[in-house]
Amino acid sequence: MCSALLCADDREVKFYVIDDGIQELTREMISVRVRSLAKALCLDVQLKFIDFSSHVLPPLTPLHGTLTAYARIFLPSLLTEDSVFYVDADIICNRRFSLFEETIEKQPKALLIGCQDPKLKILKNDCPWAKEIDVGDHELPYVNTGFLYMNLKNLRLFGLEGKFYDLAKDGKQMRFADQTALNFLCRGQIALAEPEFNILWSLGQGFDKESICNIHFVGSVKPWDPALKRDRLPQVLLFHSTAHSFGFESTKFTNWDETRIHFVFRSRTLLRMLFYKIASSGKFKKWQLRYKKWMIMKSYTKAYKNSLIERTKVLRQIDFC
Ligand SMILES: [Mn+2]
Repeated sequence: MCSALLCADDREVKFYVIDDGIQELTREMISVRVRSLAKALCLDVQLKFIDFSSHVLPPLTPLHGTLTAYARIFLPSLLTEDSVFYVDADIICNRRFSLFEETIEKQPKALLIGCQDPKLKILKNDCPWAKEIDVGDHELPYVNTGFLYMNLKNLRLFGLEGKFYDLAKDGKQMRFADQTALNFLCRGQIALAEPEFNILWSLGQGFDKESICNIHFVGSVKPWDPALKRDRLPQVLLFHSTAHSFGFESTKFTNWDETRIHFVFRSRTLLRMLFYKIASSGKFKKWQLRYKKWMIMKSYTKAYKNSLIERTKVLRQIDFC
C-alpha cells in the first residue's frame, strides 16, 4: 500500500482493503503507516477495511488455502465507485498509475484491463469450460488478475456476480481461483496493459527486467513467510529492504556485507547445471559460493534499481513519525 501511494498522481487517494480476518493490531499498524506516508507526501488519503469474512460464497476451489482471492469478483457490489485498480497484497508498486490512463482511454468498453500472464498466455491454457465455447475464443489473451483495472460500472451492467454464481454451480475446479473464472466470464472484453504493470517474480527465479515495473511475488511461498528457510533470496531481500525503506521494522534485512549465503541453487540452463556439477564436486566450493552470491546480488540489485530508484529520492525527504 505504501508503494502504491508513492505511485499515485492524484492528490486524493482512496484505499479499500479486503479484510478477510486481519488482526486488529495489524489493521492499526497499516492505518498508521499509510496515513503517515500520505501526510509526508501531502496526499489526502482515505482508508476503509471491507469485511469479507462474513461473505457467503458457494463451494469453491481455494487458492493458497483461502477463498479471499475471489473477493475481487464481488467488488462491483462491495464498492460504489465506477472503477477501481485492484492490486494484490503481494505486489510492490513502482510504476505510476497515470501511465495506465492512456490504455483506459483507448479501451472504454473493456470490463477488465490487465497484463497478459507470461506463462498461461491464452484462455485455453486455463479454462475448464473450453469445450463449451467457440474455438476462436481459445486463443484470447489470458491475464494475471493480481493487478487489474476494473470497470465496475460496466461489470455491474454485465452482471458479473450472477454469472459467477451460475459458473460455480457446475462444480468445476478453478485452478487459479478468481483468475480462472474472470478470464472465462469476461472473455473478449478484457484489454491488455503494458506487462510492466505486473511482472511476476517467483522464488528461485532471476530478475532481468530493465524498466521500472510493479513486482508481483507469485507462488504459494511469499518472501515474508517466516517458514521460509532461504532468507537470502533476492526476493526476500527486496521485500525486506522495501519494507525497511518505508519505516517498517524488519528483522531480516541486513546489508550485503553481512550476507552469508545458504541458498538452494536452482537453474534452468544447461551451462549453469554444468557449472553447478563441477562446482559441487567439492574442489570448487569457493567458486560455487562466489557464483551463487553473484547470482543473488545480480538479481537483487537489478530488481532494486528498477523498483526503488525513483522512490528513494522521495523517501529521503520523509520523516516517518
Ligand atoms: Mn498475488
